[in-house]
Amino acid sequence: MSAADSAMNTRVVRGACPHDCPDTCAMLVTVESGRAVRVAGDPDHPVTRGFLCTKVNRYVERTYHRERVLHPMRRVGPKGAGQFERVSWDEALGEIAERLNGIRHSDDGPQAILPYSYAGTMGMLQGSSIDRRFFHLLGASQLDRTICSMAGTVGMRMTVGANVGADPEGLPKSDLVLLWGTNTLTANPHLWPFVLQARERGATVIAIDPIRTRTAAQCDEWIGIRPGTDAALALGMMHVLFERGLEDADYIARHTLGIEQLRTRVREYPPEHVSRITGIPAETIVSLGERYARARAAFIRVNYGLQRHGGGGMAVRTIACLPALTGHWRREGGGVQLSSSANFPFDKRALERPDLSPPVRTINMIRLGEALTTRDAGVGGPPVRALVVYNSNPASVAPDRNTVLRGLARDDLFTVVLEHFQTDTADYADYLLPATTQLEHWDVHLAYGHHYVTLNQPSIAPLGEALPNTEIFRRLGAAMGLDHPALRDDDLTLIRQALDPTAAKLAGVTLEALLERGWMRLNLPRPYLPYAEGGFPTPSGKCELYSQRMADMGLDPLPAFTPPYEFPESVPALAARYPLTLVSSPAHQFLNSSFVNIEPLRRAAREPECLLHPADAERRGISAGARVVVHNDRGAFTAVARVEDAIRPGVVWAPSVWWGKLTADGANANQTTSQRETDLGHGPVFYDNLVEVGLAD
Ligand SMILES: Nc1nc2c(c(=O)[nH]1)N[C@H]1C(S)=C(S)[C@@H](COP(=O)(O)OP(=O)(O)OC[C@H]3O[C@@H](n4cnc5c(=O)[nH]c(N)nc54)[C@H](O)[C@@H]3O)O[C@H]1N2
Ligand SMILES: Nc1nc2c(c(=O)[nH]1)N[C@H]1C(S)=C(S)[C@@H](COP(=O)(O)OP(=O)(O)OC[C@H]3O[C@@H](n4cnc5c(=O)[nH]c(N)nc54)[C@H](O)[C@@H]3O)O[C@H]1N2
Ligand code: SF4
Ligand SMILES: [Mo]
Repeated sequence: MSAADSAMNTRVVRGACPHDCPDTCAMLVTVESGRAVRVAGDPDHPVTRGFLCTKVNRYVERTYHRERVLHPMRRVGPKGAGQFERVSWDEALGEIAERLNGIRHSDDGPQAILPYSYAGTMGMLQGSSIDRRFFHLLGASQLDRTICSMAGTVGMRMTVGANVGADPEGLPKSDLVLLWGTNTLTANPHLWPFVLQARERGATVIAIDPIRTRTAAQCDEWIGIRPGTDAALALGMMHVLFERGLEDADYIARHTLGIEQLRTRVREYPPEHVSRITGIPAETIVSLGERYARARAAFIRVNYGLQRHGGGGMAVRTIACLPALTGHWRREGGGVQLSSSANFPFDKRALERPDLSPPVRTINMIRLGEALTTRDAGVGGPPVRALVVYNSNPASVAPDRNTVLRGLARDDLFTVVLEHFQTDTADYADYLLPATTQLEHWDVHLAYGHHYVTLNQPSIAPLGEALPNTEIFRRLGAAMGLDHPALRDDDLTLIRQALDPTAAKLAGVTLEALLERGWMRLNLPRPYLPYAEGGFPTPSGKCELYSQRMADMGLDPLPAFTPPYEFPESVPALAARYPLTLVSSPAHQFLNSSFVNIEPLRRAAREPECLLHPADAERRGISAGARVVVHNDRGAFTAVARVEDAIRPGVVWAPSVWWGKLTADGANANQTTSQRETDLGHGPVFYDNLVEVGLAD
């Protein structure tokens, strides 16, 4: 440390990026005289490699933002107007406790209270610990947290037994990389250096995406598939490899179940037929199938984009069959990766204490609109009379936004929001409570794109009167008279509880070791080849090409193309009115709806945009820069047209997720999305969405 540094009292604190992103970067926070001045990626971390993304580079600015909520606030204006007065913590907690206890002891009972949270922070403590214990002790309704990944997660489970796949650190050894339904440079940027390493060694990199994203533009090839048709493409690839006898007969015989049934099924998917479904030329399907089969170790990075369709679970399940047919699981750099999170044996039962809850109903978070606007919350039982929101901004991100806002606007709904900022959701709060950011609290993190545990140490004191989520729920529990020892564990105790000492993969990963090193790899062999010798954690122990569990659920037990709900061929009358499929995947500058209020990032995103293919634009008399309305029977939002051939005809792209209140018309893409659920996992169908685009008046 230089003399100048010590005069400024400079120190560097190790942290973790808290955001919902596969990369979970190891952050180094520089603090001068108690104030954070810089965040940087840890250069020693094998995945972070010394850089953070364009968004989180602004984390200091976000933390000290003049609009941070720093004190408890009580609503003074009409619902949704966002007018508040400052109150003390004692007043806020006392009144919230009284209202919630009133509902709890009413005829409707505690199930009329609904928690609503997602991954605003992915930390084990601030994301899912004391909060869950609090709601369990209360006997509140439970929330099914499906909004992102459940279709694909269940799809992976059906085929390989768990959402466990290839190690991204093996990717450089791959000779064919398929970036399938993922915008890597935006959504998973720390995978990109591994992709480049593979390419330097001669690998071909192919993006399969309806949009020529910034990632697809950097790949060797872009395959512009029709949305929601990926299972058909995978079946077409299987057709090619079976027809040419390119399968790994030994791996199939030893480690798979149902090959003969699959062969029969695959005969229904010759390349010409698959071409009609997917909109991909038959030659491309043949060439992709051949290259996949002939590759030594093909790495498929399938991500969550392609499972946001009615058949999303089946799509992931089908793709997950591929590496077993070719034996790519045997080799480093081969296989499929959707997520790595299931490898982290954190003790969630100890953290969340589900044993404290009586039997209660469960409400699917993607059906919030329905839950708030029906007498029985859409599932039976009492109406939802109180909503407690934290780590989420449903008024922006939940589907069918018009219905969600109608629900939030109910005068008889009591809403509490724990937040950093006055989001779209916070505008509807009766009480808005100030939460700490990652620089101000403790946490411990898993990752869903690599295998390192990361500790987050607070680097600065909480700003204003902000408190960690854990502490807010401890105090609220006490105010409500929930006197239980599970609500008294402090944050360091919670970290120790999360790090299950009996879990082999966590051996040696203790709080003390993490305090010293910041992050540690799980105890996994190197190279980590989960299914090289089979050992699939399915009921049969095999890779289940045929799934009895799916048959038991009344679903097709074999891989199949399951059309999206709003597939033009299946719904011709609807498609006549709404012929375009809207994909509203993440904008590069935002993280879901986080960072939309950070001015330099919002300026870089410009304003809500809608990308159209020139043929679609011309047919509608739309030129670049025109203001357009994107609409269907569920709702409408306006955007500025971009016209480029970087998208397949019939598809439009609205980079998301904007805060309604920061757009010209108060609307965003979720005005048009539906509350329907995927085939597996009850997930959302954000990109299974027919719309029309017209000039705004
Ligand atoms: N900058 C940034 N990074 C993020 C996020 C963010 O909002 N911003 N969000 C984070 C979160 S929560 C998640 S879940 C991940 C999501 O990141 P990804 O898993 O990469 O998923 P999406 O960004 O939803 O979609 C990725 C791509 O899928 C394409 N796609 C849509 N439908 C289909 C289809 O049917 N088939 C195929 N093949 N492709 C399709 C879209 O055009 C898009 O380019 O990213 C995380 N990282
Ligand atoms: N149209 C469309 N809609 C989508 C998507 C899409 O691609 N298109 N993506 C979907 C996906 S994949 C996801 S995962 C969801 C994500 O939806 P959400 O999980 O709701 O994510 P964010 O919009 O980032 O909102 C998180 C909020 O948590 C707050 N927060 C962060 N840390 C803390 C904390 O420590 N304490 C408290 N109390 N609050 C905190 C942030 O300030 C932020 O406002 O959105 C979904 N919605
Ligand atoms: S890339 Fe992902 S994990 Fe890394 S800093 Fe950005 S949001 Fe956080
Ligand atoms: Mo997500």
